[in-house]
Amino acid sequence: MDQASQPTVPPPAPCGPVPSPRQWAWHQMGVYGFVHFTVNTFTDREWGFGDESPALFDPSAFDAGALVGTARAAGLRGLILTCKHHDGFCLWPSRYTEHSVKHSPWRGGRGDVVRELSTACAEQGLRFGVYLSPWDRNHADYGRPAYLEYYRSQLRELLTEYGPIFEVWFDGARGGDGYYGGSREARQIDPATYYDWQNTWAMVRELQPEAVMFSDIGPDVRWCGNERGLAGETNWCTLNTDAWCPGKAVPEQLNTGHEDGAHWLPAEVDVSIRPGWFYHAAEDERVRSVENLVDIYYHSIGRGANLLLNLPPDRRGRIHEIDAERLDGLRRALTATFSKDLARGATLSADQVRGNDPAYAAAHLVGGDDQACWACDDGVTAAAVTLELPQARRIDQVLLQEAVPLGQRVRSWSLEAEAGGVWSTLCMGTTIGVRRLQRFPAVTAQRLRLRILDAKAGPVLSRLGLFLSGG
Ligand code: FUL
Repeated sequence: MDQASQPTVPPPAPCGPVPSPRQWAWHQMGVYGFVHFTVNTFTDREWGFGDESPALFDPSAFDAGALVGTARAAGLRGLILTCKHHDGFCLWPSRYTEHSVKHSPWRGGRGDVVRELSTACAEQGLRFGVYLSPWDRNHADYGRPAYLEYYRSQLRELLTEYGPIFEVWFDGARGGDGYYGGSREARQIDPATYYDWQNTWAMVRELQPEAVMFSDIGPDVRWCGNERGLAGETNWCTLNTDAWCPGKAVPEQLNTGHEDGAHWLPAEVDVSIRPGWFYHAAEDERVRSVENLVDIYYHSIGRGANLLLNLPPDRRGRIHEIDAERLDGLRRALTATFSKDLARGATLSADQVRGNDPAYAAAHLVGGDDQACWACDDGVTAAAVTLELPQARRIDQVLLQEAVPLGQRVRSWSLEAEAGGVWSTLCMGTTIGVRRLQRFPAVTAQRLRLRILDAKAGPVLSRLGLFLSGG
């Protein structure tokens, strides 16, 4: 901060819940990948029954370095691996079961997918996360207290032997029929009591204090309520969870969050690049198009959520060429659009600046300093910023960011452009939060106005960007 921006007026007090440091670090991750890989890849199923032979797992050309390289080139910041899916087969040689890679022909029974992938991530600067399915259709004790001990022992292995973990992914699927050590029956559990999540969560905090934990309701990251790539058009990072537990929450409410939520619990959008979560050759023609992936980006990242994009390895253990090509197309499209912020160089003025202190001036919205903000006086719930671009520019989307370390505040906003003395609306939106990207029909404009129409407390924004699809 230069001299002029040292505040003389104190910054606003936080409004409602705010992100913890580990959540704030997670928000910076943006897009990362899901890797669904197990015996299902070889049986062509989505949910294994639990009686699959470990001999089935035999990728012909698994190369963790190549897989991570593809993800990295696409701009993904991390990978989360299904270390154990519902079928119970373990991709690492767990001490606590024989149902693992140690009885697979792959690498002569000495392979460890978790080791290879976590190492490749570390080498190439990606963060690594684990998915350990609570539902285990293989284990004889599933449904009984003894299974919890097994589950936690496995989690301990994953959290202590594979380096830093950025996210632990707790799935909400909960019981049903399965192999269960040979009894082949249906076992139901009560999701509110069986898993004793509080103690498992405490264990994760102790072993990997920087990791965030995902489940339908957190404790750090919530589900967005669907697997179609859609965060809520209105998306509050705050949520009330009192009546819920993992596996039992209302998807529509998870999608939008709760404006008056008592916890900071931002949404993660998990979606597959293919119809299924696992690789099926029959779906090679149904890999999402670049256009569809770009839409998903706007409907997840663009609505302030993080995007967890599933890239299932095929039977070689590779990301299929079609998937890799689509990923590359996504990266190109995003780079073309976002490499040039057309709001840079604009002159900004606001009808409201906190205490008239230049430390909170609207110019900070385009200044390139993440720490600096445009802030309003306490109690102000509507305000406007006018931008004068150095020359008329063609634009078709806006990026807005609230300074969420001070809480999420904005309820609604609009963007307008002036032509011949007349202001017209380009787009309107509800929440902003961590990030809002809104597309609109392309216009050429030099004077624009952002109006904050309603907010829970004085608006505090850190960024306003303008872009044109394709650059
Ligand atoms: C779901 C699971 O049942 C799917 O198989 C997949 O792993 C998805 C990410 O979560 O609940």
